Amino acid sequence: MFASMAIPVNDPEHGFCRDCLRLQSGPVRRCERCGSPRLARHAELYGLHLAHIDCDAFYAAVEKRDNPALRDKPVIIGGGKRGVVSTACYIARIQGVRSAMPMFKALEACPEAIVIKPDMEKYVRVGREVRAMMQALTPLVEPISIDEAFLDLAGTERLHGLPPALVLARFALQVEKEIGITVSTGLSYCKFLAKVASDFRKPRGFSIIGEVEAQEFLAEQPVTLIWGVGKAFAAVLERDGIRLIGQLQRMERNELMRRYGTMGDRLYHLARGEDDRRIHADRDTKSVSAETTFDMDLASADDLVPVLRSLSEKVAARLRKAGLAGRTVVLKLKSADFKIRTRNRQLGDPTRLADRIFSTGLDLLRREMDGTRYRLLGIGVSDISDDGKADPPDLVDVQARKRALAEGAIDALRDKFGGKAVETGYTFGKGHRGRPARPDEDEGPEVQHPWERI
Ligand code: DCP
Ligand code: MG
Repeated sequence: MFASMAIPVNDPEHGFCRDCLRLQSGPVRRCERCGSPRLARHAELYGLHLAHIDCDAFYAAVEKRDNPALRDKPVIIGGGKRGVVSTACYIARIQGVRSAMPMFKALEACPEAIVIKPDMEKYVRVGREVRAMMQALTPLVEPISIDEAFLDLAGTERLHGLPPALVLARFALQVEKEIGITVSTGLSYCKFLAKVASDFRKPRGFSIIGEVEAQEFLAEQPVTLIWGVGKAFAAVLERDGIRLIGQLQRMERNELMRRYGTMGDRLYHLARGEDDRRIHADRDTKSVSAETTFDMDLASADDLVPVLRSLSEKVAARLRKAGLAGRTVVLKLKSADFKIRTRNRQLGDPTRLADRIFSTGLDLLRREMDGTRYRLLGIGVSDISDDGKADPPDLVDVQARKRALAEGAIDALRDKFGGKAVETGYTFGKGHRGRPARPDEDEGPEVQHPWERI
C-alpha cells in the first residue's frame, strides 16, 4: 500500500501517523485520518536507517501485561537477594523510584507500590519473542541486552515496501498488539545517536536525530550522554571544567588524547556525532564476565586477590546458569589514570569452574601487580562454547570433579540463601574494600557484545 504512494524524501512538511501509519501531506498537528497526535516528522525521516529499540520498563511491563489489575498501579520489580529495584513502571518513576535503588528507599518514595519478585525465565522468553520479531525485519540485529537491540535497516525498503522509519513504527504497533508491551525507538545514522534517541522520549517514544542537527543537538547535552562516560569519568571531566559535549567539540583531538588516552579519541569523535561502528549481527555470546569498580584505588595482592576470587565465582555461576563454558580467560584492569589493561590466556579446554578461572586470572594478575593502583578489576572468559566439552575429567588432577560438584552445590546454596551465604577462604571477610562503588556496577553485562567491549 505504501510502496505505491510516492513517499516524499527529506521533506519536513511530510511525515506519518504512528498510530495508523497514514502519510500526512502537510504541517498538520493531528493525523488527517485517525486524529492521533503521535506524528513522526523530520527532514531526514526517510533517509535514516540505523535504529535502536528498547522496551519500556521491561520487567514491569511484562508483569502488567500478565495481570491487568496492575495496569494503573505503581509497580516495582525487585527485592530478592540484593534488595534493590530491578525496574519500576513509569507510574512509580513519577514518584522517584529508579533502577538499582535500594528497595527501602523506593518504598519511602512510593509506599503504595506493589513489589513483585523478578521472574527471569519469563522475561528471557518475552525478550526472545521481541528479538525474533526484530529479526523478521532485517538480519542485521545486534542485541545489547534482554530488552534492547540495534537494527540496521539499510537496503530493506524493497523487502518491506516501506522506508525504515515506517517499518519501525509498524513494528512498535505490532509489539504492542502481539506481545502486549511497549517499546521506544531511536532512528539515526549511527549507533551512538540511535541509542541516545531511543532514550529520549520514553515510553512509546519515536525519536529521530538527523545528520544535519547532530552537532548542535549534542553541544547542549551533558558529557554523561557519551557512551563510556560514567559517574567516575564525568567527575574527572568536571574537575577539568568540562560538563557539556559542546566543550569537547571545541577541543583538539590531540589534546583530548593527551589528557584521556584512548577515551579522549572516543570523546573527540562521539562529541561530533562521528561513530562508524557497524552492527554485529552475530547473536552468539562473545564473553561472560564480571567486573567491579572500587571505592578507592587498590594495588596490593591482599586487596585485589579476594575480589578476583569473588568475581571468578560470579562468572562461573553465570556460565553454569547459561550452560556455557569459555576457553580463554580474560583479565581486565583499569588503572587510577583510566588506562585499561587486558590480559588473556587460552586454556587446553573450555572451563566453567571458578577455580580454574580464578587460578588463571591470578597468574595474569600477579604480573600486573607492579605497584600500579587500580580502580577497576574484571575477569571473564571468551571463546565461548556450550559446556558439553568443558572441564573433562582430569587424570592428573583428581580433585577437579570434586571441585565441580562442590561448585554446583555452592550455587544451589546461594540460590537458596542468597549470594553471601557461602564464602570461600579467599573472599571471606574481605568484602570491605573491594566492595563496588555503586550497587548496580558489580553485575556487569551477563552477555557481552562488541558494543560493550570497546
Ligand atoms: N534491570 C535490572 N537492574 C538494573 C537495570 C535494569 O535488573 N539496574 C533489568 C530490569 C529492566 C531490564 O533490565 O526491566 C531492562 O533494562 P532497561 O535499562 O532497559 O530498563 P527498563 O526497560 O526497565 O526501563 P526503560 O523504559 O528505561 O528502558
Ligand atoms: Mg528498557
